[in-house]
Order: sequence, then structure tokens, then C-alpha cells
Amino acid sequence: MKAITIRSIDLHTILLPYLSPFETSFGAETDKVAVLVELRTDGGVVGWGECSIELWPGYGHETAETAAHMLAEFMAPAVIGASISDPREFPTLIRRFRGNHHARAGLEAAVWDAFAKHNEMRLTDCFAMYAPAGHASQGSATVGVSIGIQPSLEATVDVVRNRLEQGYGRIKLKIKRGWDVEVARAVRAEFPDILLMLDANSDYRLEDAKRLATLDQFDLLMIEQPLSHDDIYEHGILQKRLKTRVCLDESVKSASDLRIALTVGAVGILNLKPARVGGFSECLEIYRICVENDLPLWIGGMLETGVGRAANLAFAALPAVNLPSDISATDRYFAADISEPPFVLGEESTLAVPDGIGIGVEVRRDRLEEAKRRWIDKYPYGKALTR
Ligand code: OSB
Ligand code: MG
Repeated sequence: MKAITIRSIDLHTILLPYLSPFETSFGAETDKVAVLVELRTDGGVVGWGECSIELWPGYGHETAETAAHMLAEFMAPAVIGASISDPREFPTLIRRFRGNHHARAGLEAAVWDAFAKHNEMRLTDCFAMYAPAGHASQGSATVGVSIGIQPSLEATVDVVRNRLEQGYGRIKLKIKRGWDVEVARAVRAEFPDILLMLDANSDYRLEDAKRLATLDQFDLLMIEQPLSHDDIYEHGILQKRLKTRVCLDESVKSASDLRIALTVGAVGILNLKPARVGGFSECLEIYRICVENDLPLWIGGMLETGVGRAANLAFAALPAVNLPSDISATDRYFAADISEPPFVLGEESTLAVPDGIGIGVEVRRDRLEEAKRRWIDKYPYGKALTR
């Protein structure tokens, strides 16, 4: 493989309105916020990466401001001028900075995109090259859709019906304490045969085990992250009390966390989010552990723009990603995405990896500028704070 040398890095903080607000156990969000990383090589190749974050530091602790700060002040200066002949070595360049996985992941994604483009490969084939032998990209991924907390049970059933009609083959419902058994019952009653799962985003405690066990009757594919965002141990105790398989999201921030979770029986399925674990090199390590342990795996999302979604899709097309991923079509998220072409849902609830090299989508400069302006207009920091 031909090495790249990093010449420059530009950061773009953007705000892109969602088609509809997305509500989870930690709050509702109306817009996507992201820091997009534009990386230029000495050879003139441009790689793009997305730091997936949210306005409210509820899923993870990072915000657009912290990610931009970590990148501008520390991580980008540490890598400018570096030559990379194997993207898996990239994390060592920023090892001396701790944490900040979402920021780190966006930068690493831009490196992977530039590296794949420089070598005239699709990013998905580039990932496959570093996956275990025989794990070629399938060129598409089976996907589902994540449905936020709705104002009523009727509204939930309506949204589910709508998504099923659009062709989604797996439905994930967000739940929280006080919005769980009834919503699962209502949806299951209407749609007895669909692939259905729940995501609690850490809203429960171990004392709620009995309540959570009543969800067993709904034949759920899994329950995602019921307990604390930084717990592994108690998820192991909970799993012994549930028939439904526990899927970890927030709790697994590294390959090391996954090994612990496997050891204590806390993980029956893994939601792997590149942003959460700090980048695609760590994803490849986690992928290998899943293969070795026969652990069911899918790729999670954070309502990314096309830039982040394209990279996630490239990874989700690897063959050991064997459950539907949270990567939906563009029209589930935005009226006009930052990149073109849009992702369109295909047969049997799949998304096809684009043919182009790298992430396979192009950033639209006009939309990028508009989304940057929207961020600045909406969040004019420096204004006096009053009650
Ligand atoms: O917990 O999986 C989650 C979005 C933001 C933050 C956390 C989560 C989510 C999703 C969205 O479920 C899935 C998607 O990107 O379509
Ligand atoms: Mg989740």
C-alpha cells in the first residue's frame, strides 16, 4: 500500500436540522451537530471524517466545542507532517492524549478515507484488507431504523408502521423508565412478527431487573444498554435474570472493555460505534474479538451526516457484522444532507456501499458553508448567561 503524508487539517463545525426531533431517555435533539474533519495529503488527496456528537452531552460527554478544541489544540498538530503506511498505526500518533474518543474517531476516519482514496480503493475494501483472512466486504449492509420516544403509544405504532412500509426490516424503539412495557406491548400487539428491539440508553438500575424481565414476553431481538453508561459488572448480573439478550452500547469504549464484558457475561450482542471506541483501528480489534468469540455484532449510529454514515456503512459491510445496523437511509434523517449522493434503502432492508473510492460520497461545499453558518448563528458563545 502507498503511504500518505498529512499536509493540513481543516475543522468544520456544522448544524444540520433533523427532519423530526429525536428523543431518547436523556432528552430530545432537533439538529445534528458534528465536527467534520477535512484532511489534505501531500499528494493532494482530501479525506473526510466525522466526529459524531450531539448538542447535549447525554450519550457521551463530548460536545462540538470540546471535540473542536481537542482536535485543533492537540491532536491535529501532533499528526500534521506524519506519514502513514498502515492506518492501524495512526492511533499511536495521538496516544499521549487521553479519552475524547469521538474527536479522535473523526480524525482517524479522515485518515482512513484519505488512505483508501490514495490507494484508489473503496474504504470498505480497505477495512476488509485489515480484517481476518477471508473477510471480504459484502458491498452492502443489512440495516434497521431507530425510533425515538414518541408522544403517545398510538404515535409510536404509526411511526413503526411507516418505517415498515418504507422497507425497514428491524425496528429499534427507545425506552426509558415509565415508557417501556406498554410501548413494547402496543407495538408487539400490532406487529407480532417483526424484528423488534429496545434501547434504554442507560436509564435503569439493577433494582429494575424485575421490571426489565417483564419485557421477556415480547420476543425481543435484544435490549440495548439498560444500565449505567460506565457499568459492565451489573449488566452481567442483569443478564442472568433476563431471557432477552443484553446488548452493550455505551459501556464498551475499547477492546479491553469488551474482553471484560465477555469475561463477566455482560454482553450477548455488541453495538459497535466507531465514535464511541475512538476510531476504526479499535473497531478492527473489536471485530476480531467478536469473530473469535462468536459474538453477534452490528454497527451503531448517532444520526450521522452522510460523511460519518458512509464510513460506518463501509465497516458494516464486513461479513461478521451479522445483525442489522443502525444506519438508515438519508431521508430518515435530513431533507438535504451534507454529502451526495443520498443513501437509499434497497431490497431486504439493505444499504449499498457506494462504488466510489474512499467513503464514496462527496461533500457539497454549498451545504457545508450553510451548515457552518447555522451553527454559528444558533450558538453565539460569549453572550452573557442570564436566568
Ligand atoms: O444509543 O444508539 C444510540 C443516536 C444518538 C445517540 C445514541 C444512539 C442513537 C441512535 C441512532 O439510536 C441510530 C442512528 O444513527 O440511526
Ligand atoms: Mg444505543
